[in-house]
Amino acid sequence: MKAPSLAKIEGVYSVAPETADSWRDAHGKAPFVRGPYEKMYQQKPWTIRQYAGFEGALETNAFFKRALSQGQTGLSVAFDLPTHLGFDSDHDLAAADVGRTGVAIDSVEDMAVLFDGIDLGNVSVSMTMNGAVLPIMACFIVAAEEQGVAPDKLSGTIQNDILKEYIARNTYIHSPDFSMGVVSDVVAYCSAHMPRFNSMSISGYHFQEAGASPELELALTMANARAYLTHFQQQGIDLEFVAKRLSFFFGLGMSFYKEVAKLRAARFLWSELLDEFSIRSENAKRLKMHCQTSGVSLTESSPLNNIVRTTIEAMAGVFGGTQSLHTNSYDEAISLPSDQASKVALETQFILQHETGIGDVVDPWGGSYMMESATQSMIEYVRTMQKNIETEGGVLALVASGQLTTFIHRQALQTAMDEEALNKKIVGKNCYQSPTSSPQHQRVIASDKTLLQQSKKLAQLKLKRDDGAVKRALQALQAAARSKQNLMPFTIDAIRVRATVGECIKALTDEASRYLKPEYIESAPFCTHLDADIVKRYQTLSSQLDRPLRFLIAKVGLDGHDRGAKVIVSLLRDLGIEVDYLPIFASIDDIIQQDAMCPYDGIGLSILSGAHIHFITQITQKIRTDCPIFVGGVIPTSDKNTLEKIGVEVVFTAKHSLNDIAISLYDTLVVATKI
Ligand code: 2CP
Repeated sequence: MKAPSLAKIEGVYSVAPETADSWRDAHGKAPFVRGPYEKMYQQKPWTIRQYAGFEGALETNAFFKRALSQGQTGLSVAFDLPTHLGFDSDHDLAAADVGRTGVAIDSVEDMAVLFDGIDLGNVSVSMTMNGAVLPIMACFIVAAEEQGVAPDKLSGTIQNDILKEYIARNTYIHSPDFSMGVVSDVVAYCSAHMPRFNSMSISGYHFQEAGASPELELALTMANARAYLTHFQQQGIDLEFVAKRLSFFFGLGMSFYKEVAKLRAARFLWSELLDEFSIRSENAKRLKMHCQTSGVSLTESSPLNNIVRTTIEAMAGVFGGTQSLHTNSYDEAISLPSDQASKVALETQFILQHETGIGDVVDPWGGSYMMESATQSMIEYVRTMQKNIETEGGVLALVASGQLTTFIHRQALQTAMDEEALNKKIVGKNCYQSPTSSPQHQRVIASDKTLLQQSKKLAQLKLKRDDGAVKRALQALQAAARSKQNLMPFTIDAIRVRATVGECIKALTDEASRYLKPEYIESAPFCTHLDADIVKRYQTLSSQLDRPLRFLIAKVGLDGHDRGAKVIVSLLRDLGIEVDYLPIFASIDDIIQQDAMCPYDGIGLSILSGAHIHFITQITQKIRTDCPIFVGGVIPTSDKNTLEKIGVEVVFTAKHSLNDIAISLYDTLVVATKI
């Protein structure tokens, strides 16, 4: 399948703006290009909703309370990877990742601590949860109930967008088929019992982070939205009612005009889509969105420059009319946000809201020929992509075959090549470089301590609870899955009697097993962008060995961010190296076994979760001593030396160009192969 190109002549969008007059339309009226509300921020500023979570519920609760007292207006929970994948903290596969990239929630007891002292009837809570959405929603509902807040009083959003997990984010548990049933169970339950709660956040953010352009991000998001509506309709769900509580989530990258146009076009397309489904409610047609500034646009070098990037991206979100906004912290290319960087990110939004007057004008770009034309170009791109997707069998077929993932991967490869060839300039990364100045404070996650605490709490929970009641509730949940009933009430019953998140998911995976999606990695002509000399040296090394070089690339642990790993696979293949790529969620033992079958010339591990020391310690203890190990990912400078002492040959981070990587690998391989 081919992507259409966004019509553009010398930087000016060339599609005649059919909607050129749309700037005369009233704000807050269908098709909502100019904003979902008449007075927009004049009536209510956007919600400042910073995504956060780390270590245990107690630590995150303290962070939330601080943020609220500082003026943040909504909460957004980041869960750790074991919780996303439905493993309790004491599960073998969870050990490295507990509390690292989010808070560890094993049961309703943790959820109660997470919101202790926070009135759930008053503060709206967003939860980024997809794979383990059933037990996490159930924990939230039961914790609120025990706080005295009934479900109908709860406001907030559950992400509950599984399609983009298969396409880009990778925290899915079951097959797409089973998971679509879970999505609609949550949507149906929320619409019946939680009228103030947004039952989905249909997300494009992760597509852009994985490599998609803003227009591809929008096209895939709208294609998924259509697939969900079709699915709900087939399930007999009343679209007129549920569509009011389907919200959206977009990324904000550095293509300023395109980002503003994307958000305007999104509202038009949603309104048009609901017309197609004969939905009459104006409120449902009003697309409401959360936006987050881009993580991949942040550089490791000169990190304070990231404050500028984030501010510009946030402004695109505000000009585009977002309802809710997260601004990234300047140190996120290096580590999880420190307190200092989180504070700057939060205060960036305060400055925008209180000092600039940026929200005083509704849709300030409306009527600009360029912006109306760009908006129309986006709309046409999405319509053409939708036709192409349908011709190829529709979203569900393309998700199952992995083709949409490949589509994004191709754009990621092109971006990597453009940066290497300086067609795309990134200050401090491929031009205007200066010596890296690390941020002074980096957040250190006490993962081992959190693991111990969580394991202790789980043991105590299991001692206190009524095991018989838990067993019966889990059996009922499993039976409901077998008989295809709505699983939400059964999960709530199980969580109420203190079944754990992991136990609920285990009951379900016994019925609908864990799933691993197919992976395809495209080739790309990287060598044309590298120094000719280095390409030649690889060829010579291979001829001297009289065999191709062999490499293994793997992601270890539960981290599914695979954009970088896949770019490296394509790069090495283009250099003539035979590369095996292990499916995501590999364990160190999987890698050792793979190497034992036919030893590699080098092994590269990609780790973005912060668990690098844990995994590298394990692999260097178990692997043969003459195997060079390379690591890539989000690695704080202070950990680089530790990793090298443990035995890693080279640590690669976002600051390395592909040419740097090719040269460093070559130098190590020459020594390792004893040529
Ligand atoms: C708002 N309201 C207004 C106006 N503005 N009424 C009249 N005029 C206005 N100008 C009303 C709304 O209709 C609503 O009323 C209420 O005020 C709250 O406003 P809202 O716009 O709904 O704001 P919100 O409560 O903050 O909700 C925003 C979203 C919601 C976008 C609808 O879905 C949301 O907060 N999403 C956040 C998702 C998120 O945080 N995701 C985390 C991503 P009613 O209540 O009567 O309707 S991080 C993920 C990471 C990166 C990951 O995924 O890995």
